[in-house]
Amino acid sequence: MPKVLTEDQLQFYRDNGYLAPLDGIDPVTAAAMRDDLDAFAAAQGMSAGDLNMKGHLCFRRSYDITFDDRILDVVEDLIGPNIMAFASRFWIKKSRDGTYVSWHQDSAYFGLDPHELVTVWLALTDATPDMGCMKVIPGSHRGKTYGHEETFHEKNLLARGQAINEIDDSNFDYMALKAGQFSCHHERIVHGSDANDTDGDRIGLGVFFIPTHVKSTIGRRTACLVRGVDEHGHWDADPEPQGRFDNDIIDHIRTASQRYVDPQYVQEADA
Ligand SMILES: O=C(O)CCC(=O)C(=O)O
Repeated sequence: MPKVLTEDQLQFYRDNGYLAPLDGIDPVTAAAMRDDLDAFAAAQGMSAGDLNMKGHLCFRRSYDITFDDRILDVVEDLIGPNIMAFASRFWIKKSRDGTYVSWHQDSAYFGLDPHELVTVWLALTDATPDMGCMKVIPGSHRGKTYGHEETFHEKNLLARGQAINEIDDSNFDYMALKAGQFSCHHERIVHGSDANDTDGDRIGLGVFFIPTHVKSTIGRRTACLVRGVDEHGHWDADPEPQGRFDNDIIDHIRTASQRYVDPQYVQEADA
């Protein structure tokens, strides 16, 4: 018996590989998270969005969001009751900055087995098609793993600028959200986003959730148990941020980010 999703929503996710929009946090909390990001950028001289993996650990508030029942009840309906937050990323497109995300599959790069990860993309601002909200190719999570070209293009927000070039993208769906809402997408779905062509910023926090039985295929890594029990022990524990910001955690985040792009860890896309 699902906790919050209807049978129709569950069937939609199975068939199409995504769900949107869903109600998440209140706009006041979304605004407070944007303030956290601004204060972090002022203090560190860099954007938390530049941290490819686990950016949410910089902040107590975004760490707490990964335990939020409004989000986890949905995640539980999709992947079961024992849940870990494997990583995260702040996706920040400033007004007209030209950044975009090419078509890609997360499963090709996350180094996980089996592919049961669900990403919760939580909107901290509105995200509309002209702001470059996410778009997905429905049903592609049930198809093949595509080859990815690593472009390292400077405007591509992906760590390696990885891009699927050979794909029929004539049929895609936008996942438009209002600030505080979230979408869910399957690890294998082909997805991307266009540039933000508006006067406002488009900001979201993507949190990558896995059931505890999912293993790392590129050696032992860290994650955080956010609900249920971990009877498998495949993951070491992430550190817990102390206070509004935790500067000490940044080294841990940098190590996780570097490993994500380190060519010595062969991923599915390279194999
Ligand atoms: O924020 C975007 O436009 C892309 C996000 C994304 O690729 C993801 O959450 O997996």
